[in-house]
Amino acid sequence: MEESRIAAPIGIPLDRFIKSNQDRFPTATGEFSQLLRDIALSGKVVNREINKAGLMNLAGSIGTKNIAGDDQQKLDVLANIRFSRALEKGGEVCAIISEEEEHVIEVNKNSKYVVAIDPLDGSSNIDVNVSIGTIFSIYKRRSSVGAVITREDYLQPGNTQVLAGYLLYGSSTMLVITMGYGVFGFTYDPSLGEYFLSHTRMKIPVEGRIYSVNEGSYHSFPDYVKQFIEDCRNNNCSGRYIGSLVADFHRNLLKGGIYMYPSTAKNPNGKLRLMYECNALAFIIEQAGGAATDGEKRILDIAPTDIHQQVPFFVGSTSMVEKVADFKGRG
Ligand code: AHM
Ligand code: MG
Repeated sequence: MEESRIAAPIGIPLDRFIKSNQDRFPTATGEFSQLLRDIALSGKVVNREINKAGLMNLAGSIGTKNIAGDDQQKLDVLANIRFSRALEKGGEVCAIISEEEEHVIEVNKNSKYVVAIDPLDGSSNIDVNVSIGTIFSIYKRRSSVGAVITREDYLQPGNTQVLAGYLLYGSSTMLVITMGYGVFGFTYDPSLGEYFLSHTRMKIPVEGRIYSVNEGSYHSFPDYVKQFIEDCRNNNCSGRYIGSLVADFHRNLLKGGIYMYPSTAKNPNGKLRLMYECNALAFIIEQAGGAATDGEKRILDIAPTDIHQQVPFFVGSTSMVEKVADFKGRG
């Protein structure tokens, strides 16, 4: 279906957007719409908790680590509970995979959707009042409804996503989604408790002037990444790195630029997770006219082998992502 056939006037509430477009999506059903509503509602709850974190003793670590070895923050755990509970109770999901859970959560075998989620990304920024986010992907299961959940259901490549999105808890809270027909951004109005369409058919500039990378690890980057960074410096690009993927990604989406998390000595496969972070953002960026690779291969075509798999990640303006691959090819 054509992107232009989506009804998306600025100011329309999320619920109305979902309702008025439900019949236009070949994949959309009442269940699918309800699933998106459940995620949006959990986002409101998490948003409220983030805003109160400093007052309610919700900041800080709880002293445990997730499967990747990251310290779990109180809000990481809380956000994981909020989203998984809503998805479990909602009944539209047969399985959930979460960055904060070691194993697949099997939910309702009579449902047809699988959700992959990073409930709170950039959580090391919670205590310092810097923007953080939630990233999610929705897939259709491959096995029949009612059957036992299989690896093929939750280990799908990103190119089979039916919806991807993120919530950005920033100076305002936003929900940005794609269903494969363009990218739409909704801003949350806390006084009305509703998301309104504020950014319609979002497009990233093809030529970007911002590069976002943790330059503290420069010495352990592969040569092609160092060469690309040199090139950015020589061309007077701006270096901008918040250390919250969603926030860095969102800024670059609006302004044009590239976010990079290459392999490093500490993280030979990069740090970011294919299933919870990279696939969703890759789907969104491609829909916005940009690109996402692991340095050469398209992220969306990578066949996952493990739910917690990590991958080097280069995402943003097409010209910049292609230049990275070009330097790699020369190497
Ligand atoms: P998280 O999911 O545990 O929060 O880790 C992902 C975060 C990204 O938001 C951010 O871009 C990156 O880790 C920052 O890592 P580093 O501190 O190594 O630059
Ligand atoms: Mg994360």
